[in-house]
Amino acid sequence: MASLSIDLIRKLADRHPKASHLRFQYGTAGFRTLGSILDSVMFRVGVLAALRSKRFDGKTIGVMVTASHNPEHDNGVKLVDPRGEMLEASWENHATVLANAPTTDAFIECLEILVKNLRIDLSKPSRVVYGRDTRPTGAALVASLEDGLRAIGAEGRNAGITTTPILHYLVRAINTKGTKDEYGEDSEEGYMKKLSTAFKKLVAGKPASEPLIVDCANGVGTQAVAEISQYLGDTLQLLPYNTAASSTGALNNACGADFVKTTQKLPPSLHGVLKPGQRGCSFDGDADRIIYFYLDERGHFCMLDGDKIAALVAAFIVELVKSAGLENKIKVGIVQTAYANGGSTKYLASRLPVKCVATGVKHLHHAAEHYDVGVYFEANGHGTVLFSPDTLHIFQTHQPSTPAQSTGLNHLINLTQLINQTVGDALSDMLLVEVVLAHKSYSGAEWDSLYVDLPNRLVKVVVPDRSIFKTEDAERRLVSPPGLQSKIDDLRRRYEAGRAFVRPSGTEDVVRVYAEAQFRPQADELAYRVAGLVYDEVGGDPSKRPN
Ligand code: G16
Repeated sequence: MASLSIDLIRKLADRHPKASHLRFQYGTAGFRTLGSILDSVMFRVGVLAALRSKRFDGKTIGVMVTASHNPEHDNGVKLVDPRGEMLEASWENHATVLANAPTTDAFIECLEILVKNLRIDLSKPSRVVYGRDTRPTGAALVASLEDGLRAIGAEGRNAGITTTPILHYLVRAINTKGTKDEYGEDSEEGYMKKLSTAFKKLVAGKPASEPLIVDCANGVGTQAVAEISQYLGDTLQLLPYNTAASSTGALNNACGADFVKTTQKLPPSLHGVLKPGQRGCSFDGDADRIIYFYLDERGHFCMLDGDKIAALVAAFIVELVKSAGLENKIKVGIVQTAYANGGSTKYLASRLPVKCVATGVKHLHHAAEHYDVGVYFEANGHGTVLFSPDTLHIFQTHQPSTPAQSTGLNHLINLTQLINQTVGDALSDMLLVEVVLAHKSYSGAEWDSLYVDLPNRLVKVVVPDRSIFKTEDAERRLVSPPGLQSKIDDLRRRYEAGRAFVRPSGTEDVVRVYAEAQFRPQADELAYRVAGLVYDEVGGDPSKRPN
C-alpha cells in the first residue's frame, strides 16, 4: 500500500511556511489576493492538484496562476478539472482547509485525513499541467507550486505564460487524447490551428471584415492575439493595442474588459485611434473575458457587453438550428446573472428559455449544461456556448435533406470547433462574434440595435468585512445585514424601471452595488444612494465613501 512521503513533504512544506496572521479562501475564481503573500498557498495547491489527479486515476489536472482582471500586484490560483471545467465545489473546501493549516505538522495532518476520507489511492499516477499570466509575481509562485507537485511525486507539465482559456483547453485536450471525444492537439499551436481552421471555414465566401482593434489589457492576450493573427492571415486583420505585457504597472491599468465595463468608457489609449463606425474589443488580464465597443456617427462611445454577445450569438445559433432542419430536436437556452441588463433579459426571455444564477463561471457553466445548446455570458464579458453530448451526436448523424440544411449543419459543426467549450475565452468569443457579424453583415450599431440597454451603474464600496453580506435568489437579494434589503427595496421603488442589488465580491475586498433605471441620471443616483446605504450600515473607510 503506497503512502505519502512524509519526510519529503515536511522538508518542502517548511520552505513555504504559512504566515500566522493570514487567512485564505478558495472563492469564485480560486485563491486571489496580493501576489506577495501567496507562497504557502501555491505550494499547498500543488499538493492538492497532485492528489486530485490520483483521485481521477492519473487524469491531468490543470492549475492556472492568475488574478485575471485584478490589479497587477494581486495574483491567484485556480484548479481545472479533467474535462477542462472549474474545480468541483466540494474540493474548494478541501483547498481552503489545506491553505489555512497553521503549521507544517497541521498541514500534514490535514493531508492524511483528506487522503483517508476521500480514499485516494496513492499508488496511482499523478499529472498536472500548469500555466501563468504575465504578472511579475508569477514566476516565483510557479516555483512554489512545483515544490508542491514534487512533494507528491507528480508529473508536471509547464505550459508557460499562457491565457486561462488555453490552459483549460490543454487540460481537456490532454485527457481526451486518443479517445472518441478527442478535443484537439494538446498544445498551444493545436489550439490556434483548431480555432483558425474553424473560423476560416465559417467565413468562407463572405466579404472580409474591416480590421478589428483589440485592447490586450497589457496582458497575456497580447501574445495570443499575435499568434492567432499568423494563422488567420487575410481572413481577419487584428490591430492590437495595450500590448505592454512586460511593463511594470501596465496590466489592466486604464484598459481591458473590466475597465471598459465598469467605467463604460473607451480606454484613454484608444482615443483618436478608434474611428466612428469602427469595431473594437477589450480582453481582460488573462484573456477569458471580452467586451466589444464602437463609436457612433457622432463619436459617442457605445458598449457591446456580454449580454449583447449572448443575444447576437444565441439568435445566430437558433437560425442555424432551424436552417439545418433540427428545430424540433435541439433547443437553445440562455444563462445569465443578476448583472444582466433588464433590457437583455426582456429581449431574450421573449424568445428563449432564460435562467438566472449566481455570479461565477462555474454556476453559469453548470446551468448551461442542462440545455441542448446552452449560451452563457456574464455581463462582464465572461462566457461561452456549450453543446450537449446528445446535440453533438445529432450533428454527427443527422442527414440533411436539402443543400440549405447541409450548409446550416456544417456551420453548426464548425461552431463546435471554434467555440472553447471548457470556459469563457476572449479569443474564441472574438472569432465567434466576427463570424456572426460577417454572416449578418452587421455593423456595431446594427448589432447594438437588437435591444436597448437600460442605463446602469456598477460601483464598489470598500467595507471592513465583506463576509457579513449574504445573499439569496441568485444574489438578487440580501439576507444579511438584516434590514438592509428592505431599505434597498424602498429606494428602488421610487425609480422607473428601478432595479438594484448588493453582493460581496468573490475576487476583491469590496462589496459591489449594481443599479439600473429608465434614465441615466436615475440609474446613477440609485446606485450611489444604495452604495450610501451600504456604507452607512457597515461604516467604511471615509476616504473610500462612494461619490
Ligand atoms: C471572476 C469569475 C467571474 C466573475 C468575476 C467577478 O472573473 O471567474 O465569473 O464574474 O470574477 O467576480 P466578483 O464580482 O465576485 O469579484 P475573473 O475574470 O476575474 O477571473
